[in-house]
Amino acid sequence: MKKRLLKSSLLALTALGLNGSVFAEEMDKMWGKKSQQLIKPSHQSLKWFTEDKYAMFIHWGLYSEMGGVWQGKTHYGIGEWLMVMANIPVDAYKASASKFNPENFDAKQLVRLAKAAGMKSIIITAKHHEGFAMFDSKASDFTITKATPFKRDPMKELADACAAEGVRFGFYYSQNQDWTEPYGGQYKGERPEGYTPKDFDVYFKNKVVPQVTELLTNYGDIGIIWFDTPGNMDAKYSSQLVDLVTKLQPNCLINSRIGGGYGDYVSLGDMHIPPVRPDLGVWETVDTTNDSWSYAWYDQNWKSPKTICKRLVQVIARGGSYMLNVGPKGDGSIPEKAIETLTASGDWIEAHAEAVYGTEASPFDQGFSWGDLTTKGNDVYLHVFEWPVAGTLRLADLGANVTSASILNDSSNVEFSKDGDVLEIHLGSRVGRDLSMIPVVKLTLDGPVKVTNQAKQIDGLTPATLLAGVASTEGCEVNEHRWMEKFGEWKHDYFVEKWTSKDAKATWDINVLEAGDYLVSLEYSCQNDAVNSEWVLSSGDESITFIAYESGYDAKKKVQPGPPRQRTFKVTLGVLNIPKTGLNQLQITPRNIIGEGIGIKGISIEPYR
Ligand code: H79
Repeated sequence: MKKRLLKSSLLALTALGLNGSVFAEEMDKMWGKKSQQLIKPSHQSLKWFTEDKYAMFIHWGLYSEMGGVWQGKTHYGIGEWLMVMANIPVDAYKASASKFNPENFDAKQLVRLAKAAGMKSIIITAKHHEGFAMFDSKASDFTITKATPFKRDPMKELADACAAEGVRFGFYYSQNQDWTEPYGGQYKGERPEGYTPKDFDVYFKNKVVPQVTELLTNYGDIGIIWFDTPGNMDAKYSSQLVDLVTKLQPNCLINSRIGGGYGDYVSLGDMHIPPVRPDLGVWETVDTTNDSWSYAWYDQNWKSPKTICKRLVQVIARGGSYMLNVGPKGDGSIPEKAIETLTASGDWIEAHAEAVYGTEASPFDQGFSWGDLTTKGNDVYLHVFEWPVAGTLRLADLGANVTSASILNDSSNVEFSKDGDVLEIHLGSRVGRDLSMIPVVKLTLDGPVKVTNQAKQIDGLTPATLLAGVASTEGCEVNEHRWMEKFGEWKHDYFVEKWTSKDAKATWDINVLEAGDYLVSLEYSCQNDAVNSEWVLSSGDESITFIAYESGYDAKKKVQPGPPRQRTFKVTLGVLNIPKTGLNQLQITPRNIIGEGIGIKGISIEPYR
């Protein structure tokens, strides 16, 4: 199947603190997404980066002490954006440093937690958009050593603890936005008289260059310097930073959010786990243990240990690396739930290390409803998130023969059989008992795995979802939508939308392992103006006709914060008979054109019994 390039839509987004409206395109610029195509992975340190897979991200700064509250009022959002969300004056924000005294900060404990979690490196905010240096900097007075009663340099303590424990260490550094620096990007005070945008140069020379120099000189070996939100920063600054980093620490990696098309690897949009393997060379997903990056008192949406492991596997199965964030509190301690979930997920990783570290991506561009794959040499690891109730797992077209199958870290063999190209793995009565939260089946093949058929497998046992992102389209488009669900946490989905004529169609290739009846459901968004539009879903000679109802999504309605939430509606359409096994197609076409039609997120096909 021809893989589609996933492009961004021009969804309007209302940006708090960004003076009115910016667009999703602006978000791309902010996160440096437009630069991704230019990256050629050649840096020698990408070897460890691609083998390690898993890193700890830490957001910690003055905002951690505030925890989402300013002057008694809670402002819901990503905590490190409190200054913007609560509209805190620069002087008041700077003065808050006198209350920052993180006496419970324990670098060793943090490093041990990262290790227990199975993370191989730590990347911490040395300076976030607030402009406050969490390290001893001579280039500014707004630092943890000069402006707080704490006086210690926690970055030094962490660097030393990492070195002692064999954990790689790196810094997050906000190179463009600096809300408290008069010539910095997005300064929140009144610019000095005579200011012109060119004065960014002053900020860059007097703060960014000296501070990045300090970070890459005084803290030992730095594995990664992680830049963020290049926005409209001139590419010449990105280029200068590359030269500086290369000169000071040639082994240090730089992420793509340095801007200007530079960087050694790609950071996807915040919290984005791509459903389809992206064609971006070396890349990572950054994510967080709850919803906010920095500590916020109200944020209790902790990912469970299983969810953490599942997200890690979904990222590495698509060929990426995963960096998961924790937000320590203002007193330096780590929220109890983060410790619990990271430790429990770390136990799973330790027990399944062979299927995680140093693995290759799944040979399939997408995951399966039951789980996902990683590989190493002639071994294939099936990470089973949900074991099929029937006790049997079906998988086709691995391109080589299975010589043995076992449960990883349990050393018990698993029965398997083969019917043509279809492999069946039988777990029988052990399903749901005696097994780890994500059992991993290790298959050893008689040769390297080689998947040539990327069509979605319809296995007759488990539901399969046909995603918008892999549809072939004519007269309609596949677009990415991004929005924030509650506060701060970005959601990403792809939709087939903007239908232009009755001849338009979206087509999915399916590989049917068992012929028969399937129950088809559709998940879609439908604005008011497309209500009652008529549609046909078909495969071969069989078809189902349906009409669309509104899904509650209204793109014209502004919501705060961020772009409009993309509401969807899931409906069961009916029973579709698929009479022959092997390669088939499934298609959706409009019967009439009302508005721009519906936005199709996915089609679910499950065995009908
Ligand atoms: O460091 C974390 C975020 O603070 C940073 N990137 C991750 C790793 C980041 N910078 N900018 N953004 C993320 C996107 C900003 C989104 C915003 Fe909003 C939407 C800013 C204004 C509207 C959310 C809502 C934050 C403030 C209001």
